Amino acid sequence: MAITLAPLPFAQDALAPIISPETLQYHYGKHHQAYVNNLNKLIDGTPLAEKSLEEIILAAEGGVFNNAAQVWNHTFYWNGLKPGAGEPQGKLLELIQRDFGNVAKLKEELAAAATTQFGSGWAWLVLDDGKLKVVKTGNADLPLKHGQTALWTIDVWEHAYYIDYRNERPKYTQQVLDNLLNWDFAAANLAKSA
Ligand code: MN3
Repeated sequence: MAITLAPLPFAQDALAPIISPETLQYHYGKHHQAYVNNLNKLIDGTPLAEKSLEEIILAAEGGVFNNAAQVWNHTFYWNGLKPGAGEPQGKLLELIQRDFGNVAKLKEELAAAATTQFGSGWAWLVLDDGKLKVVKTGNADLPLKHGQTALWTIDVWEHAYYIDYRNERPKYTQQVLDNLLNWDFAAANLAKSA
């Protein structure tokens, strides 16, 4: 049972000009695809080939973990992006107000995590022991490995923004937070965890 590359949940030009079709062509078409291909090569003929992606992530270390986690992280990242996603509502909004004060404060914490992650990695909104938190992880690391439920993420590897923003990670981060944050996806992940 090979791991497959999930289709993008939007057209390649849907996120422009925040994230260009060229970035998606490379980030999804080359980087994400390479993680899938590498993982399948590494697990082929081993007991892990029969496991789900989440089971592989929880069981593996080293190269298998890195590639499996990056497959999962990117699919999760794509699903968290949506043009014109509006504002959080309902239970998610309640928890944001309880744990951060307001939506602007949450975005400030996400921006700070994304811009201060040293080197490659990810910034996340997670549910940890019933509480919303912003965390950052290095390289392929992810909340699942730490007993946390991921609600949303932003990729801060250079390949995520270098074509469109060159070295300006803060600008990329702010544009994504202000224009592409898919609150419905975060709310759906919160509902699943209840
Ligand atoms: Mn990436």
